[in-house]
Amino acid sequence: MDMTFRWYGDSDPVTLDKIRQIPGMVGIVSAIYDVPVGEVWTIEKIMELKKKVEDKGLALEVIESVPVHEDIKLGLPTRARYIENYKQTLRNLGQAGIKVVCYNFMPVFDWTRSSLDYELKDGSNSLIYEEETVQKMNPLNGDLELPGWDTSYGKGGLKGLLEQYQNVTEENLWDNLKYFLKQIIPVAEIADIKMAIHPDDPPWSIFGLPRIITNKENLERFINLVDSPYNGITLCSGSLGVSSKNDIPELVRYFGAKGRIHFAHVRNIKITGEKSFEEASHNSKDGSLDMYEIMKAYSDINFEGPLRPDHGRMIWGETGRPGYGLYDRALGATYINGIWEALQKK
Ligand code: DNO
Ligand code: MN
Repeated sequence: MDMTFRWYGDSDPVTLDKIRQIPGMVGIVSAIYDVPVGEVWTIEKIMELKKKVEDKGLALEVIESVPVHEDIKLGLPTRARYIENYKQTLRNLGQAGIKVVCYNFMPVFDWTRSSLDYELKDGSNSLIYEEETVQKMNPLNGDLELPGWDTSYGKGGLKGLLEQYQNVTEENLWDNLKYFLKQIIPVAEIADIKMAIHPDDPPWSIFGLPRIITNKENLERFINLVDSPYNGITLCSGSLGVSSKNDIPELVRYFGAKGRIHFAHVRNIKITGEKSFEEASHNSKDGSLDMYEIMKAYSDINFEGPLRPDHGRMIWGETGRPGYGLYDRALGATYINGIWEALQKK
């Protein structure tokens, strides 16, 4: 396992200088943020990012994410150009030596929460999701925008975009995903890049939009859309784990045995009701997931890929990008490293 950390580039207050001081940190997960969605990432830009990371003694291990343009998810004729661009971006990333690319196939909205700064009992602030509140939210009001999103559409046009999805069923989304994979996986194979889809977060439909990467059955269907070792998943414990039907250690073992877990997101959540949850510290006792059992499963499958702590709470007065501060994620990394060391010595 390679411990990695997400970095949002030069504008991120959590700098590479800070990240490199986290014990056991070896890799960076990042992306290029100043290229419009759907356009090609040039080799120059990729090499520039890689150099910045390597100059600090870290490795650029994962690209998270190369966003998938909405026209691809919608299956519009204009997808052809965006798919060609995606392929070229993959070729360029491969040339730069990148081995893993994370992406998601969630229509319009990336991970979604009802509050970004809910105060937990210990005075820390966390991201929470309450189904009732989300149902009352109007996405068109602009009260739905998370600073940690991998946005897949340009500015404006949200209303039109939501309208375009009105007749898109789950089956349509499956078809559009299959069409996309059939084109990009052969390119990923040649470029030697493992593609790792991030599950939908939360793993159920929101605002009437279809969501399909939600459970074991659908993950199984996903990996069989194109049966290649390059067509794999980012196993995110916090995204899948908010549904008590998803047994995370079991998923790790099952998809790990098939060699399809290319990237691991490890974080804890506390289920607070039917379709409601709080993001907890990584510590097992603070949430609903057993971190020891999750890490044991990774150890048992001899997981050698990149892994990162996922979201953290805001603690010790830190402000900034909700979910992506320094302190709580660094504590998460250290905690996971501790469990891992103990497991390796057994
Ligand atoms: C959610 C997080 C997200 C994730 C994107 C991937 O669990 O890991 O920020 O990075 O949804 O596209
Ligand atoms: Mn995640």
